[in-house]
Amino acid sequence: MGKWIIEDKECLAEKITSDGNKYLVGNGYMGIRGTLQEYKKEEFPAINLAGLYDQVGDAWREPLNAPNGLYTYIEFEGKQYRLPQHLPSSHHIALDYRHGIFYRDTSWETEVGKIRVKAERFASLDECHLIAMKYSICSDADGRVRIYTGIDGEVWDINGPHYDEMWLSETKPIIYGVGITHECKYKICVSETYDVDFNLDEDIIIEGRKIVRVLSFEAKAGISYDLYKYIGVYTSKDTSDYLNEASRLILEAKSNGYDYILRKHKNKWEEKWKVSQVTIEGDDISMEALNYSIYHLHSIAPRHADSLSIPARGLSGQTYKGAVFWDTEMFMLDLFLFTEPDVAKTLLKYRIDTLDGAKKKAKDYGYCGAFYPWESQEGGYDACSDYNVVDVFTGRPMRTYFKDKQVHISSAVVYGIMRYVDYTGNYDLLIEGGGQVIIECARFYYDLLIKKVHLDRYELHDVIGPDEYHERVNNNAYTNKMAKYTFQSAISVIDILSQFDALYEELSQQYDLLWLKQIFQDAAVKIYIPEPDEKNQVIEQFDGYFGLEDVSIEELKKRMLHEKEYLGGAYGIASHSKVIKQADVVTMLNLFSDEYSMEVLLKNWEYYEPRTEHGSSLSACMYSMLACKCQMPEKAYPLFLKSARADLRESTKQWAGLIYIGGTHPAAAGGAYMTAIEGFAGLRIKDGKLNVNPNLPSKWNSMAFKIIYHGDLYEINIEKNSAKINNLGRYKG
Ligand code: IFM
Repeated sequence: MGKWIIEDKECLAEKITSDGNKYLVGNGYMGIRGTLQEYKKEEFPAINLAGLYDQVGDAWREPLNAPNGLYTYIEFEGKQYRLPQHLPSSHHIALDYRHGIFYRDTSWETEVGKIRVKAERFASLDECHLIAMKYSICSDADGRVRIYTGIDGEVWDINGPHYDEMWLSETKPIIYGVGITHECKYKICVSETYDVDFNLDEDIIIEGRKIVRVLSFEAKAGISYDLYKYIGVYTSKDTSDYLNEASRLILEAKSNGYDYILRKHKNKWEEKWKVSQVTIEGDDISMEALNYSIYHLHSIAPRHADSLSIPARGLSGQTYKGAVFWDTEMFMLDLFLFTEPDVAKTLLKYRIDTLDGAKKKAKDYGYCGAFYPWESQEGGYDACSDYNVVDVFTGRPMRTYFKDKQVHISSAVVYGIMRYVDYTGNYDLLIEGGGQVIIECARFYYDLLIKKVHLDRYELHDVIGPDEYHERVNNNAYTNKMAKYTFQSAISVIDILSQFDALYEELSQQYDLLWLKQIFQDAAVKIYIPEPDEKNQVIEQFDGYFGLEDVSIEELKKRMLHEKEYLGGAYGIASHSKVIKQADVVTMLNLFSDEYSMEVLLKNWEYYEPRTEHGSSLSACMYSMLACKCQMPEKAYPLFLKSARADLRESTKQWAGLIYIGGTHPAAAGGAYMTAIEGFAGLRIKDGKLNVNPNLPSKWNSMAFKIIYHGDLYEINIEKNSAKINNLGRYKG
C-alpha cells in the first residue's frame, strides 16, 4: 500500500512557510499549519478556523486564526532549546497523510549530550473541536527539564490583530485563552489540559497574551517523559456555551486517553479512504501525489456544518482572504460528489444560503438575478477588492476588474448544483433553494445580454474569462457557453420543480415561470457561441484575440522590467499578446467535450497550450484532462503531476512583494483527482449509467477506485486493456 508518509530531514529557515502548508493537518473545522510547537507568530503557526472572518480598519477582511493551544518549548539545565533560534543536531518532520498526523523529532547537543524532543499531533476527524498532542522528551544525561506549554494568544495574522481582547485564565486543571474579535465580537475559545504519568512541579505564568504552564522535573538519562495535551476549540458562533463545551470536551478526552482518541481519529480516516483511495499500480509517484491531494481535500471538508464552503487556500491561513472562489464548484466538488455526497451538498448549500448576497451584488451593478461574489466570505459578502494588485513600479494599487467582470462565477454555482443532481439523482438540493439559485443566475445572464440591431444573436460584452490577463473583453467563449448552459439548466429546473406542487406554487408567486422558460429558451438558442475557425479549427478566446501579438511566453517574459510585475490588466505586457494566464477555451472544451469533434479538441489544445503560462494552479489539470480526451495520456501525465504535486513541490509562489500569498492549493488537488478519474479513467455518465473510457499513461499498469453514483457504490478496476465497473450495492455512508 506504500508508505503514506511524506517527510523532511532538512532544517532550513526558508522552508518554514512552505512546510506550514505541506504538512498541514485539519478536519474541516480547523486547519493546523505544519509548523513546530515552539514557533511564535513570526514563523506563521496557525490554527485556521473555517467560516469566521474579521476586519480591522481598512485592511482586507480575513479568516481567523485561533489562539495557539499547541505552544510548547523546553529548557534543559536552564538553557532553552527551540527552533528556529537553536540549530539542532538532527531534525525530522513527517506527515502521515493517511491519518492526518504530524510528527517532529528534533535533537540538540547540550553540554552533557543530546536532548531529544519527539512530538505528534492531530486535529481529530472524529471530534472536530479537538486537537491532541503527544510531546516526549529524552536526554542523554540526568538534568532539570522545564516544559513551557500553554496557549499563545499572540496570533499570526496578515491583516490583524483581530482580537481586541484576550482573556487568559485558569480553572484547574484547564487553562483558557479567549480572543474577542474586533468586528463581530466573536469569542474564540481555546481550552487546554494535559496529562503525564510522572511527577512534576507546575507553575502558571501569564505574560502579555500568553498563558503558559511551567512543568519542571528532574529527568533521568535515557528515559522518555511523555506529555499529552488536549486542546478544545469552540467559538461563540458554534454555541453560546463555548466555555463549558470546550472544558467538557478536553476533560472527556483526557479521561478516555490519548490512545483511544487517536484510534477513533484514525478509524475515521480509514472510513474516508475505504471509498476515496485511488490505487495506481506501476507508478508510486502518481499514487502518492494523488492520494496526498485527496488527503488535503478531506482535511478541509466541512463535515461539522450543513452550509459551508472551502476557501481557495483551504484552511492553511489567511491568504486570498480565506475567500471562496469558483475553485470549489469547478475543481474541488467532484471528489466529494463521487465519494462523500453529503459534503458536496454542504458546499452547495453555502451558495443557496448566500443567494441574498448574490442578488444584492447584481442589484448594486444594476442587474437583476444573482451575481455571486468573486471572493465570497461569511454571508456571501464579496471580499474582492477593486484594487487587487499593486503596481510594482509606482507602488500604487492597480484597478483590476475581477469582482466586476468575472461574471462566469454564477455559472460555476449552477454547474455545481446540476452536477449534484446528475450524480446523486436527487432533487433535494433543487427543492431546498438550489432551483431558485439557478433561476436567479439565469435571470442575471439574461440581463447581461446585448443585441446589436443588425444581428439576430445575443452577446456578452465587457467580461473577464478564466484567463485573468485579458480584462474587459467581449464574447469570451467560456463565459458565453456557460451562460447558455445556465439558461438550459434553468429551463430543465423549472420543469423538474413543476413536479412539486407546493414549491412550484410558491415560486409562481415570485416569478412568471412560463415566461421565464420562454425567454431562457430564446436566450439559449440565440446566445453567440464562438465557433471553431474554419481554417484551423481553433475557437477564438474572445473577440479580437486572434489579432493580438503572437509572442512566446519566454520572449514575453524577457520584456519584464521587474520580477514581480503583473502581466495582466490595463498595462500588463501579456494583455496585448496571446499569452494567457490559465486554461480558458480549454476549460470550456473540457466541460462540453461531447459537443465537439476530436479534431477541434486537439487543435485547440495544441494552439492554446504553448500560449498558456499556467500562472494559476487551476490551469494544468484542465489541459491534462483535455489531453486525455484527445487520447494523449503521455502529454497529460506531466500536467497531471503538476497539479497533484502543487503542494508537495514547494515551488508554488509564496510571496508577492512583501505580502505572503502562500497556502495550500485545493483546486489543484481537486483538479488532479478529476484528471485521474475523468481523464485517465475517462469516467462519465452515458445514458444514465456510469461509463469509463480509459487512457492510462504508460507508467500506470492499472488503476482502481470507487464512486458513489445515484446512491450506489461502484468499484472500478482499469487494466491496460480492460475496464470493469462493479456495483457494490447501496452506499450506507
Ligand atoms: O479562482 C482563481 C482564479 O481563477 C485565478 N486566480 C486565483 C483564484 C483562486 O484560486
